[in-house]
Amino acid sequence: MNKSYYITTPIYYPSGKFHVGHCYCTVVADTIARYKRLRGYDVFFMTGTDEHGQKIEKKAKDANKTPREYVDEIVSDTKDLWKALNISYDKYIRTTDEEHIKCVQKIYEKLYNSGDIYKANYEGLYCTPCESFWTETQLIDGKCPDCGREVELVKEESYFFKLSKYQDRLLEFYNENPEFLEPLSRKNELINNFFNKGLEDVCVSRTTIDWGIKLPFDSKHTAYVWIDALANYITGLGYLTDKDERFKKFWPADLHLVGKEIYRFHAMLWPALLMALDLPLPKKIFGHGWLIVEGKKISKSFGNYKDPRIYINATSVDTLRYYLIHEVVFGQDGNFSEELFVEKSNADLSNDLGNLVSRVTAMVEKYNGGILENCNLNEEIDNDLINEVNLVKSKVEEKMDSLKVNEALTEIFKVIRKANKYIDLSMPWVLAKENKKDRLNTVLYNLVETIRICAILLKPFLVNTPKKIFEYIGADENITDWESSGKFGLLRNGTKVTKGENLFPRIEYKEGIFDMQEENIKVEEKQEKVEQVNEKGYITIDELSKVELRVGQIKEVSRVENADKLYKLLVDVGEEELRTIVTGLVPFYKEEELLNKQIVIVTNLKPAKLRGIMSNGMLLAAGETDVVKLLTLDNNAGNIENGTRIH
Ligand code: ME8
Repeated sequence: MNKSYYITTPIYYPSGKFHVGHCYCTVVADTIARYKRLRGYDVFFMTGTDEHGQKIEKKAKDANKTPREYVDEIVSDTKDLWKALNISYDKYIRTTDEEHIKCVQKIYEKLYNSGDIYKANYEGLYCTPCESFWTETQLIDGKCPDCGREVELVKEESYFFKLSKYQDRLLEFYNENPEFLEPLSRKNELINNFFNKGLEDVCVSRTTIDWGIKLPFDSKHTAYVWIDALANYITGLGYLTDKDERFKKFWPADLHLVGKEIYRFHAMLWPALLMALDLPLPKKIFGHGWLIVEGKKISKSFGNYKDPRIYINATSVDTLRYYLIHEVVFGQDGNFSEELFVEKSNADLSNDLGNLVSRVTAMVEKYNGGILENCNLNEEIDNDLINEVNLVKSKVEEKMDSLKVNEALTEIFKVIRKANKYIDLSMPWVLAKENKKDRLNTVLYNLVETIRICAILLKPFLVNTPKKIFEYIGADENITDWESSGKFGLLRNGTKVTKGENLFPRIEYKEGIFDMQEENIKVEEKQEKVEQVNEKGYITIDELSKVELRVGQIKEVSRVENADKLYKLLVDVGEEELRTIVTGLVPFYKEEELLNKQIVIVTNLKPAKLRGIMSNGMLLAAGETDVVKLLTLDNNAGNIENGTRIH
């Protein structure tokens, strides 16, 4: 049986449009998930949205919407953004999901019954944007130590979780499991800032906030958003339900990936809650850094960002993924600048990778009619390249296994650069001129093999590029799986190579190059379908609304010549002219049975020619072979006009 691997991103607040900072964590998690799948793990990758609490309640009110309406819109847009980035999540959890709500209530009940939650009066300070409680001494200059904004005094009856009770057990766990908290610097900071002063119990309910999960033992109270949110990691697996196969299979999580400002919730509160629930702790919590623009964290509240789809549409999904993974040292802060984004795209993707692929495929086409032919006339420079290519798989694995995600990508690009250098040293154009055909073919073979291996290793990072490369170099799936990247020489003699388009056209940087309208920013048609998104095949309301369904009435029926099963119908869908629709209903309906029926028509389906007749629309029917029944309107409820839209 495959080993399992459970990885999560934080669940994001849908309190505004998402930015490249959110993309960063999600793309890195996606890269790790893809890598693990390629290594044969059975992966469960979960992301989602954290939809309750004061912040969302306020935002919705300001927007004159109900909280539900407000979050639904943002969630739909967020899913579109993840689609644009080809995020291969297995589940998208929303804390407003019924199953999540029920499970959080059960968790509270359990903690209350075991005495880990008790009632008291809370008087203290609260930062709404961070949804965090603070004590006077924790403030910096009287403001929230995390975001620097004003805090408010909160005085209310609350339930508390006995975090203090778990202080020693937590420290013991940290000591016994040195890999639990990473990077080490954040762990040390946490111990200094919180443990040395002694942990205090945490307020876990509010009475002044309506938009939240009601506590089962006291419905005046709603759950504190952080408990509600952290619980997603287990509620999303079916914990405490009778459908808990995933929980059994995937818990404890292998990796919770979180930003540095929410590290403490994950490193202290979450493990203490799990201890109180008597559950095993996750294997690793990794706190990554922030994306910074002009010295400031990119953030919804500063508004210092553009919609990430602007960058994708102007370049490609792989260009943005490359930048995010490569330019940020995993664990540290990294800069996001449009100029650097263009510079990296030109230098690394166009010049190094794109050029290598287009030069090599063009040379195979030009010098050997597009046919690969290894003549095994290797020299020292060839062995030098091949040795490095032979090592790159294990280097990438070592980096990925120790979560040095950016360094893994660097290893692949080192080989790409080496291959470019090898072209300069071996000078295929001189070999061609001197008619050294066998030596020339050997060089070209070595280059194409290097490209194949690099493209396999790029699969976790870049989502479209490897597939394109495999097409150009004629590498089929037998030699493009992960294991094949460890074997030089798998491409057969006689393989057809085709000169490919430049994978990453150069971009000219100018001020304002990405200042485009944010309307119509949704995923472009050209974007490939997200692979492996396995959310029971759900579609969004936006996707559904693309299908135009209308009431149509059949006005004329005739048989299509020389076609046993086809009728040609003329249907009134409320337009000036009747629509022609060709349909295979002959075995199921007589002509007179169809006449005048009001039925359901898909009116915006692209017209298609059937037996020479242009069919413009499709009617809806149930059944496929033995019995087929048309979807008709219930006329008992009164008449409805032809052309009426069906929702
Ligand atoms: O904290 N660079 O949600 P959130 C990198 N709902 N990462 C960034 C970033 C930036 N500029 N800005 C934000 C929450 N992030 C909670 C989480 S989990 C049980 C609940 C990251 O939308 C940030 O570090 O405010 C955090 O990890 C994530 O986005 C969600 O932030």
